[in-house]
Amino acid sequence: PHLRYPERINCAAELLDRAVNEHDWGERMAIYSAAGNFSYRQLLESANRIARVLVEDMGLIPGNRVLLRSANNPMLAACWFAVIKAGGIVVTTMPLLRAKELTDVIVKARISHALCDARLAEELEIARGACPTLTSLSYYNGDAGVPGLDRLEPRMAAKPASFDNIDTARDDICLIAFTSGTTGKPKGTMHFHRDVMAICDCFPRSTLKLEGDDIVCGTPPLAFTFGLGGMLLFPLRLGGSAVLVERLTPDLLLRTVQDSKVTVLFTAPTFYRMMAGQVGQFDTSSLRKCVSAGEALPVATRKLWQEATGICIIDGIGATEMLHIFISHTEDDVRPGATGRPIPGYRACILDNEGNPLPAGSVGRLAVKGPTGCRYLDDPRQEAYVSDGWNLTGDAYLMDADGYFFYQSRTDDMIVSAGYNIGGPEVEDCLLAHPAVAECGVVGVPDAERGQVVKAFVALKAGYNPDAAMAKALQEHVKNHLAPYKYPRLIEFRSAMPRTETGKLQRFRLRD
Ligand code: 3UK
Repeated sequence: PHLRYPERINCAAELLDRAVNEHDWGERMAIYSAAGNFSYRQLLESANRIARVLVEDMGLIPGNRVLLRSANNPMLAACWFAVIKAGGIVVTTMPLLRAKELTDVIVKARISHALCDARLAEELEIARGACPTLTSLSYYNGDAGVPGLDRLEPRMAAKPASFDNIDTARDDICLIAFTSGTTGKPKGTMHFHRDVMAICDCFPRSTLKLEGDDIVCGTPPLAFTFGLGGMLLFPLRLGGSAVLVERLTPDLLLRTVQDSKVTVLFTAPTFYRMMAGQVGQFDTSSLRKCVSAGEALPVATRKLWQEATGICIIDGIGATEMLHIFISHTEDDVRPGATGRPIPGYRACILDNEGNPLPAGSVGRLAVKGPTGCRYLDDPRQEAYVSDGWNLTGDAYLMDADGYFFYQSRTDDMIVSAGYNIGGPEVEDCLLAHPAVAECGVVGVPDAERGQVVKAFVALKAGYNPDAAMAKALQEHVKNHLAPYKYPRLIEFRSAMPRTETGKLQRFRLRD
């Protein structure tokens, strides 16, 4: 892919102004939502007005960090572009964060301004007291009955719809994305204007083959870079549209696909699994492509979805540190059990603990190199993540002789039992193929004799009994399909698995 960008570039202008002024997409629909539909021109003009409010009313100067707090809606999208047009740095946060977590982000990123959905005002107003750097806040989407909030819309209405974009360098930071913190404290990762352009010109073009008539929808929040790319930047780069829906359930996502004629879905493996059972009740004939990321896609889940819809899910591994997906399948190049191969623009290899390359067929640490990469905001873990331009994502992988990459586990989740290395996801994958299993999580628990033993937490589908006979049947099932030493010696039934807001299984909570 062509990833050389001019030295002076502003990614918001590149995506939005260019769409309207050079591609002539002004009258096309950029965003559909319950709060109204925005054409490309309307999105550009809203972003311009907000940029003026930031600069003229709120005193933003280039380099200031701006917190965004919202569920997925068009105003959040307009604010995202506005901050970057004004030369600011966007820090989008998950809607579910509470005051304490918001305070950590605001202090760590030295945030000075905030644009927040009024329905989420409460926790931010609590956090504000503990955040001396945060001096300027404005709220949109009503006032939610909270007295005294500064309101963004009246300010926008008083501004003209044009804005002179701030001239920025391709290597200026425009985005600080926080990791979800499934292990330890969330880390801020800094990304340049050119990084944003690079993700728009890699995966969606070469792998997904997204087009101008595509309508995308999905679950990831725009605060999660999987969602930011898939649900906003990628369609805008190519002239497509996004359907932004707050608080999606499997049922509502399927209904949205039907009603809005969605062609491309972005969500996590569990969501595909939950939707597979209901998909027959909806007309999903508009769907062309489905992308899964966030955690490994079980073979059983891909099969369920393919049987239900005829569509082969595109599985891709991405990371907040890398901004977006770097290894993925294409629809016509699926190797069962593998995540795929590096997408054009990226390279990947497998290293041992000392950092030496391992031959094909051995399990080791995944290292990736490409146009994007990890830059932690003030964090000593930078040295451990990046060495010589190679990013160590913390995943254990195996590469086969043909260059396909097979996910094993997070390196710190690898189960070592009686000398055997066992990846929990492989055992989970196997359990999910059993007809009684709705969800499961497999971890290692301490054992005097074996060091660790494999333990499975299992949520059963309705109509199945969580008893000793079922546990035995599940153990037999694993022994029949995998090397017997991988079978879960312990099984505990649960009604559901602990997950993050982005749909990731929290194995550390199962281990505790
Ligand atoms: C895991 C996967 C196996 C893996 C993300 C797409 O998930 C994203 O970013 P996070 O920072 O987490 C990164 C870690 O999640 N993972 C993600 N996808 C897969 N493991 N197969 C997959 N397909 O451990 C990785 O290191 O939350 C995903 C795009 C942008 C993202 N930020």
